This record gives sequence, C-alpha cells and structure tokens, in this order.
Amino acid sequence: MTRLPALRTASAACLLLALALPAAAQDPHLRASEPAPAPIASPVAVPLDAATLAALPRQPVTARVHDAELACEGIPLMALLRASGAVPEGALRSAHLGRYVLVDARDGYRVLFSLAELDPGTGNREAWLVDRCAGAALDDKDGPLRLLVPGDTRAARSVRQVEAINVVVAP
Ligand SMILES: Nc1nc2c(c(=O)[nH]1)N[C@H]1C(S)=C(S)[C@@H](COP(=O)(O)O)O[C@H]1N2
Ligand SMILES: [Mo]
Repeated sequence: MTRLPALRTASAACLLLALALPAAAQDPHLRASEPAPAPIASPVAVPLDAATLAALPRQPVTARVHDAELACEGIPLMALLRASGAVPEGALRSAHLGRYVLVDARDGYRVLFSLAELDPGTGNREAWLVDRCAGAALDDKDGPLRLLVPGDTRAARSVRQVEAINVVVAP
C-alpha cells in the first residue's frame, strides 16, 4: 500500500499536464491557426493575343460540326488557361471546382464550361482553341479564333468568332 500515494501523485501530474497542454497538441486535427486559402480573383481574363497563343504547342484536332468533319489545328484550352495563370497547375482544389470558363463571341453568342469539366484529372472534356481549319486561317465568319469541343454530341459549344474567355468564380 505504500505505492498508492505515489500513484495518486502521478495521476495528478498527468491531469495537470493535460490541462496545461494546448488543444492543438492533444488533437492532431486541430491547429492554433489554419492558413486561410488565398482568395481567387474573378473574373480572370485569359489573354488571346498572338504572342500568347504562339508560345503554346499546336496540335491537329478534328470535330464533327453538323454533318461536316472539320480538320483544324490549335491549342488545348486547358493549356492556355494554365499557361496564362488563370488556372493553377496540378489537381483542382475545392475552391476551383466552383469556377467556370465563359466564352464570348463577337456576335453575342456565349457558352460556358465548368472548370472541373475541362480538367484532365476530373471531367476530362477536351476543348480546343483553333485558328486554322482545312489548311487555311479562319475567316471573319468563323474566326480568327474558334472553339472546338470534339466530344460534344452537338457542336453548339464550338463557338465561332471567339472574342473573350474569362474564368469566373460562380456567385
Ligand atoms: N459565335 C457563334 N458560334 C456558334 C454559333 C453561333 O450562333 N455563334 N452556333 C453554334 C452552333 S449551334 C453550331 S451547331 C455550330 C455551327 O457551326 P458551323 O457554323 O461551322 O456549321 O456553331 C456553334 N458556334
Ligand atoms: Mo447548332
């Protein structure tokens, strides 16, 4: 029975220690201050100037528009979004899943894509910004820039006369 007082002292010491320790040290899921995520600018205008586009790798792409098969060349939209800094490299974190890509045309036509839909690691829907089809630069009716979305059943999002592309945080 001589060990009892010692035990009592030990448990009192444990209790004191537990009270003294900050919550973060007891619970690995709690931190004293969680780093606040940087706010995402919105809208972010994607540059469409010739120098920006020329710096990106061009590839051939085909798409069916109505009954015609268009053979064009251009750059993957996602490569442009990343290179211009509008979209970060790597896996999309939660805040970016609430963003969309708005494409405006000179004739007032506009379409949008969710960023997650376009992301190769998520929806993986291919969209291309093209400037040449059938071996020639696009004319004023279609170009000088046009979107192609080869995987869409209907070509309604293959925007002609692309004037602006913005990445927007959904309200
Ligand atoms: N700027 C612009 N782009 C547009 C449209 C439009 O009205 N304006 N129509 C869309 C639709 S509904 C289709 S089916 C295709 C038609 O492409 P085409 O004109 O090359 O046949 O373009 C798409 N892109
Ligand atoms: Mo259409």
